[in-house]
Amino acid sequence: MAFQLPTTVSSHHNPILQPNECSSTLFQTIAAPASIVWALVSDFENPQRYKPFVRSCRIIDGQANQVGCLRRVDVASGLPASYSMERLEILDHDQRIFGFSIVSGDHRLSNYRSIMSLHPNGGDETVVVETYVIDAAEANTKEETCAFVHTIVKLNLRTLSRVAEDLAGKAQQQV
Ligand code: A8S
Repeated sequence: MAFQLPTTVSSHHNPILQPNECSSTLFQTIAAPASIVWALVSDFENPQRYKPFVRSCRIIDGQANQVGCLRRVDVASGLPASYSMERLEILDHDQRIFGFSIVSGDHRLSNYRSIMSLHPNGGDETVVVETYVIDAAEANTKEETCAFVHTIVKLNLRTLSRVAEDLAGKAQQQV
């Protein structure tokens, strides 16, 4: 069955782009209830639960998991960067919408932001929609930057799916 994005979130996934920005929207279907997926996605303090490149994370400003708080994310060695500072922008528990932005770090990702929304799809299935936008100003690296980001986001969503499905399986065994 084709997934229809609810109109209540469509503006989040259709950003108005500047000429120097690139953006993409990814969809991931997960065989786990939205409550389980949301618990992972909304835990701003612990992205390592489903982001395979994240080594550790800590809140460095503001109150954990409150909009406006800042986290420092340290990533695995071998990547072109070692850390990233990220701000929690949107945390809507009712509509299950999560947004963050990258504010600094030793990487070349400039003005990165991402919004995820979760949609129960019947039968304990969840559709996750993630839209990112990034400033890829330097013409010669634009394609490369966008492809790099796309690969990471895709992998994060696949891992999210695996982790949530594992948790859902475990939750069922306990009943
Ligand atoms: C996310 C998305 C991205 C994270 C990138 C694009 C990053 O954490 C990694 C490598 C980098 O070079 C940049 O949702 C940065 O986390 C894995 C450290 C920001």
